[in-house]
Amino acid sequence: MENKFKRHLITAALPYANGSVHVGHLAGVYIPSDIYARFLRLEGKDVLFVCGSDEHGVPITFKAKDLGCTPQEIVDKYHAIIKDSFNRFGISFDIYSRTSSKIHEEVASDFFLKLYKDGKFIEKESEQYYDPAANVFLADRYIVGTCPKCGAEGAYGDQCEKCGSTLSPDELINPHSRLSGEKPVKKMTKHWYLPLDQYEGWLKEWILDGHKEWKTNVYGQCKSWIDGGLKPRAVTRDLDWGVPVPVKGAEGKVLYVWFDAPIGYISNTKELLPNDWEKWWKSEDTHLVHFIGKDNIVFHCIVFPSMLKAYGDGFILPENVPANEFLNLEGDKISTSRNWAIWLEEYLRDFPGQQDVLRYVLCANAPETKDNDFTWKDFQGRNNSELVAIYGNFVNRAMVLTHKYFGGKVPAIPENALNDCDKAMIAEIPVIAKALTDDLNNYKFRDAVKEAMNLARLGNKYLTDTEPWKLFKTDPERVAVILNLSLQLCANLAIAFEPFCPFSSKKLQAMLGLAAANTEVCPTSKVDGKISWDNLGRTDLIEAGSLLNPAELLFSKIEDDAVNAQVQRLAEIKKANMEKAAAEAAKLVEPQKEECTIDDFDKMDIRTATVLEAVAVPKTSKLLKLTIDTGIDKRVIVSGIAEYYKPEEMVGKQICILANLKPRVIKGIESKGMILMAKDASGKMRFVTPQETLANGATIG
Ligand code: B3M
Ligand code: ZN
Repeated sequence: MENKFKRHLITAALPYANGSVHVGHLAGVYIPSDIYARFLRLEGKDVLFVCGSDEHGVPITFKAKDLGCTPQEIVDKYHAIIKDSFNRFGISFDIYSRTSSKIHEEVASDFFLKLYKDGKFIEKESEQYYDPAANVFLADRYIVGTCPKCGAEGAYGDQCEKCGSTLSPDELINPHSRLSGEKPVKKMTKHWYLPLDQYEGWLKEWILDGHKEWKTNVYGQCKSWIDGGLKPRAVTRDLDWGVPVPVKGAEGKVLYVWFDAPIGYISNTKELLPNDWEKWWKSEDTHLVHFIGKDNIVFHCIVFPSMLKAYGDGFILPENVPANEFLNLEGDKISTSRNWAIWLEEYLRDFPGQQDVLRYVLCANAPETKDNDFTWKDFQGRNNSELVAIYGNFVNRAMVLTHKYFGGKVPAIPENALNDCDKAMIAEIPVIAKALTDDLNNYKFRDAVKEAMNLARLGNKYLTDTEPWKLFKTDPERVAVILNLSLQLCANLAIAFEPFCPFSSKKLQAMLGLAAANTEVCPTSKVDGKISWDNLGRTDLIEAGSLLNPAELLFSKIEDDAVNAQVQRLAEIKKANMEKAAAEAAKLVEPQKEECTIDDFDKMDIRTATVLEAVAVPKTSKLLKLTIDTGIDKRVIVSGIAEYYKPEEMVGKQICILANLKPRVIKGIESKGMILMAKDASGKMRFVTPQETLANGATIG
């Protein structure tokens, strides 16, 4: 790490306060950021680790509406749950505050006002969707309808959760308001836009030229956003929940949540250090790093830096934004709405005192460069075969044997008693320590935790090679050397694992007499003298003659039943989700019509046909005029499928028609026949076609 920086400001993405924190959030953002903060503190650096609840935004207002309470009640509840669970999990923020605080409202509105007064915004009137019944403008999320791409119901105005397509409300089929169910209408409204296009050149220089060292996924996303051409982005919304827009004529408008939330990093810093916050945010010798998930890259690399650039006044920019990819759970995407998640407070309930196990597993499996998967089997496997069998086992043997042979007193090493095996082991410690340090400095936490575990492997190998339990009777001095060095290695492990597994590191420090046992691991692991990073690699950390505290196991085996209970819980959730989906689908099935006879059916002449031409019928939104080849003749059919198919999509398709339907004149066009369409009760429609192409005119019976 370049030492031009005098202090380190670390931010972690502000979790939305409309739900708890799950393993995806932990693996993506909070464990890596905590590892990094702890590591820098151990290095004796001046660190500020900032986070808080993101309490605005449309999803929170929905949750409040669904639960019949206010948004403030929602965020109060979840802010407390999130803050408590982070603390119990050892995420060592220096402040965990929130964006519904008074100080945040002041900081965010002052920020907006300065950009407004400096003329950095574009003011624009535009048509927005409005709910005539609820009398409110509708954010895209407030509009739902049928997805035009996959036909799924409940697609939002900005995205279809089923197929992932990005949508606009104009594309939705049968759009309606989530508030009143009414069809939204367009209405003029004024908003303020940050002209990101004006910062394109500067962003190119700052990121694409200046930060080629950023992670590939981050750099690549920035490059595609910038190369794709940036557009002005609205920074205000017609909503009643958020930071009010502090200018005349903006009644009923609030700051867009992604404008206000990143300012939360600044307001939280100011809340913690009212007289001192500016040196963290406005000095070139502050090293700023944002920890986020990949869906937040554009806001932390493009939007927020442009806001800071526009504001000026010496605001610094991030040196790095090491965004992680996503974590899946048992092969499926984590989903809050489907409860397909492992919630932090539930983990803390089901695995009391085992925070480090989850921290370790989520770090070892972190989705650092690609999406990754969490399985309970792997969780059990890594605990039992790595934490227990390697790290815990080595420490336990060193401790128990010292108690057994030397009454718990650290034995001295006699003069010139080291042999080649001892020297080789000693020489390896700084090598591993360097690899570990480099990985941490480069945000490679998966590789880093492997190096920490390699230190424990080194210890196990040393004991296995030297077998002190066979020597004590004949050569106690040799055993003294082996156990003294093993205890020095334990002290190194207490340092090396502190960022990853702070709870067991604290326990180990206490066993070795390196630090008081009862000091809190959180909120901020202030570094005891002995446990500082520059001591890593040394083999004189434990004085000969000092007394060890009693040996305790650092980790315990996780049995099958504990894991099977979790797997069972997920199986029940999956079953409930499938039943819910089936029930929703079942709700939509039309009841069967009254019975008919085979004679009734025989009157219908149903044939295959191919569409030769297709055009929209002028002045209608639902009709297509199709020219088809029925194998009997070429004819025209007018069909109400324009909402489901574009004309060009129909040309060349083989369809099924009721050929002998009495001709009708529709919008002045004679229509001879009817296309057979499958339509479910949700309104989704698809034409019927044979499983493979047949000759036109084939009879269907
Ligand atoms: N509240 C979290 C998310 O998008 C979002 C982060 C804000 S950081 C300023 O999941
Ligand atoms: Zn879709």
